[in-house]
Amino acid sequence: MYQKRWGKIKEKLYDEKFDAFVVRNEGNIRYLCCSDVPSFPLVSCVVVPRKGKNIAIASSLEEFRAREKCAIKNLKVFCPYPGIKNDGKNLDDVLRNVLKKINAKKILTDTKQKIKNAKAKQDDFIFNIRMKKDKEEIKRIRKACKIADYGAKILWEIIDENKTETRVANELDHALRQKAQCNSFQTIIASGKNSSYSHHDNTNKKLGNGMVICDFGVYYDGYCSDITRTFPAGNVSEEMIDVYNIVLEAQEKAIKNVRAGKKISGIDKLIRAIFKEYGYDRYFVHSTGHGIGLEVHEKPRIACDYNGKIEKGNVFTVEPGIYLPKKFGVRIEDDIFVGKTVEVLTKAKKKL
Ligand SMILES: [Mn+2]
Repeated sequence: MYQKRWGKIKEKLYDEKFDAFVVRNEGNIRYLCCSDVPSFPLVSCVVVPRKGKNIAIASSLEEFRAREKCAIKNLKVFCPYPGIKNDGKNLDDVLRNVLKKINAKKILTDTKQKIKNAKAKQDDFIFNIRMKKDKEEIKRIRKACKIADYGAKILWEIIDENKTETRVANELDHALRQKAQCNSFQTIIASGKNSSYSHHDNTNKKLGNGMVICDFGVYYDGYCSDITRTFPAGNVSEEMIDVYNIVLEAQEKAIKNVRAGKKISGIDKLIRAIFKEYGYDRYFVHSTGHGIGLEVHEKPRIACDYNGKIEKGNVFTVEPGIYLPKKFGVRIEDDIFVGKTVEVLTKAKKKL
């Protein structure tokens, strides 16, 4: 799995005559040597030279875990503490020595950074190749989505207007964590007026009557899911049901329109056009979605100002929402895989 990824990078270095790729972004590091560990990456930096073995640089904190689990076996360690064998006191020292040893002068980096005695150029190459998922990645994302579906099913059972947001979040997380490595982000349970915010920190307020936006996801073998369902609690108004059905209509029409080769921005534009018909376009205040994979937010961004086409191998969310200030909100989110056909990976029910 990793060999292929390293090969792509080395090929680019050859083609564009660079000496090495210095990788510092956590998602990119995991992509190259430790995809299955979501919480704490094993190493702080990876150096892929044009020729020769890759080098990983870890803190002494992770040394022995990295020696066991990192796919790159050539490991350098930094440590400021006395009595611990190291290759330098800090990451910058070790990186400088590594680059000197392989005589790297022209370097590509995934994050903007200055490197002493070398010319460094930022390049999104690794972020970009991560957009095209391979079979193993799809298998893991599929599993993460299945656990998210299980969470949505549990919510139908545990949502109760007399429970607090934090209690519902805890009950949901308890169920999810039996099956997953961890949450892919902090579970959002936004009830009553709180549902009119597109982001929310859970409170000790009871759900009461109205719509409850539940946004959550998990990591499974290092890969994410991200799902949102909006549930009715207690009594809900006709307006709430109307808005719910508009969001659902837009979301499903947008998903039906996803096809490899089409513009990504078209997905976002279609949803805005539908909301406009109903007079709600002012209240869709975020983009339509984002790629998922090793990280819960990665490329591509599903937005009207994004340049790029839908490609086979893409996995991203489609999550339109309508947020009526001081009243309520509705968001519905699914995870989509563009394979031979377009597949909705999250299958939890959406009909109220
Ligand atoms: Mn999302």
